[in-house]
Amino acid sequence: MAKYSSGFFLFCITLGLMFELSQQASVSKRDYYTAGVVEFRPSNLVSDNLAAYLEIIQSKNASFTDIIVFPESTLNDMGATSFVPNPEHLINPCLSDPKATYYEDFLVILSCAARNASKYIVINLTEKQMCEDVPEDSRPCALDGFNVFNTNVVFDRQGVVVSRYRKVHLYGEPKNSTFRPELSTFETDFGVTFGHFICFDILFYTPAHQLVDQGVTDFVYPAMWFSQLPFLTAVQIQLGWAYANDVNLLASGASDPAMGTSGSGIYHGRSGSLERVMRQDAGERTIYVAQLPKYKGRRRMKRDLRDHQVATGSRFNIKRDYLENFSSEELPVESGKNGHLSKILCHGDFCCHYDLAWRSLANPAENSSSYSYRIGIFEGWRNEKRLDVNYIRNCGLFTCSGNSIDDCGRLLPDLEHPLVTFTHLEIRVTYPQSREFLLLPDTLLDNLLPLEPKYFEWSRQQTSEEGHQVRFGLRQSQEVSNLLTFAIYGNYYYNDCTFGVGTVEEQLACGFKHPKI
Ligand SMILES: *[C@@H]1O[C@H](CO)[C@@H](O)[C@H](O)[C@H]1NC(C)=O
Ligand SMILES: *[C@H]1O[C@H](CO)[C@@H](O)[C@H](O)[C@H]1NC(C)=O
Repeated sequence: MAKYSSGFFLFCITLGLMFELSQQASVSKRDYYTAGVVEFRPSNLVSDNLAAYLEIIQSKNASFTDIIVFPESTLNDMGATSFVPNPEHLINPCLSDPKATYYEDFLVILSCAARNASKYIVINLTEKQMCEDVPEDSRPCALDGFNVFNTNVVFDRQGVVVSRYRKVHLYGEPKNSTFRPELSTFETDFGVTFGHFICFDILFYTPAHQLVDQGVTDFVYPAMWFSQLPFLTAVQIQLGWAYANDVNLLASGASDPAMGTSGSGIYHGRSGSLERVMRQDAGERTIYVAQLPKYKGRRRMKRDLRDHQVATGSRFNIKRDYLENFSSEELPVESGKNGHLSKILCHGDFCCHYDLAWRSLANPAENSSSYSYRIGIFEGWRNEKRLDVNYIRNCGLFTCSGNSIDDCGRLLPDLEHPLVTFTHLEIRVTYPQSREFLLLPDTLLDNLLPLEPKYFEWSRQQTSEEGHQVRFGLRQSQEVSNLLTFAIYGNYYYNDCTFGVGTVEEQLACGFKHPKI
């Protein structure tokens, strides 16, 4: 404060306060808010990342945003962990610690940046906390006496830390988990309450889906997502999650395709994306901005969708989901011939009905390779090593670069000439009832972006106490070529409360009426 005369300081605050009050009144009445998500290529230098963050916050494109979300893991590293204030204490690092003696520099600077720009800002950082601050946690503490967390921090328009969320489902990162999962939400002056979660959390019930069940309709989601074919690339899963839950999702992704990560978007539930980007080049540092309708009246909005991608040869270092345990069958696609297939495939007791038709496209040039297709089905645990896993019931169509299942879920090196266009795609499944599960439409085109909802039809009906009928199809008179995936992703989280699993007693404990009693 020594920098300014006290008179000058008072003047700024008073003027600032009047401006804030009038702004608050107007934004909370609007039926939309303006959000920015940042697709961000990180460097190893905190100072470089921080300078780029500030440039984005002050940029013209950001000027109308109420809230900006930065991605996971793109600011500091293990060397620059910071304390983070407890949101209950409403601490403003910009005002309370201007010399950054307690909080790290970058936390103070970003608090001031939020204040100067008068925006909500969400960042992800590596947080440290003294183990002794959580006396009830009896797990062994690291030798230096600290826990480190992967944490989202939210600054309000004044720079106050109003929310903090510590990632629950770590993705093999050398971080700690909290003693108990901490669910976290924050209210804004524009009348929207946000929940947050991070990256891998999207595949689990706590906290992401649990917050939906508690009525939260808007989410901030910083990520450094490592995409996997055919079901789990970044924008594909973001759109599917926002659609299935019918919520607003602000997803901000780290941008380093050669490392296997990219993918940001702004999604409005059943309307699909308002903005989405999946880089396949060297990555970028760009803010994407959209106006989101508030969920109060559950209005739908007309969309003007822009795609941001680079369509010449992919530099994406994409991972592959295991597919070997799927039951599958190759589509009988013959060059120059139209075809169709109606088929029921089962894996154990779990069955899916496929109805497909395709039209042959002009013969590709010689030497050019093309994808073949398989339909497949799987029920069981995902087998990611040393990670939290979930139970899935998936069925769908996906691409292969050869005749064996081992060839599926891989990107061909260059954009390929498609052999066929699909004129009919339909999957019908009866899914078992469960206490906690999510069924989502899961699609991908060869530009690594999903089909938007205007191209598909999705219906889900509970047909009995034990079952849900799902029908997922291409909309009438739509055709799609360049398709990589068309599937239903059935995420049963922990599966122990799924109908038909476990003993009668366990079923009753899960709240199911058992038909045999
Ligand atoms: C936190 O992580 C460190 C390093 O992996 C570990 O030694 C320590 O036991 C963890 N602390 C808790 C409370 O789990
Ligand atoms: C955010 O999360 C990642 C994920 O572990 C972590 O490594 C990173 O250091 C965190 N913070 C920042 C600012 O990058």
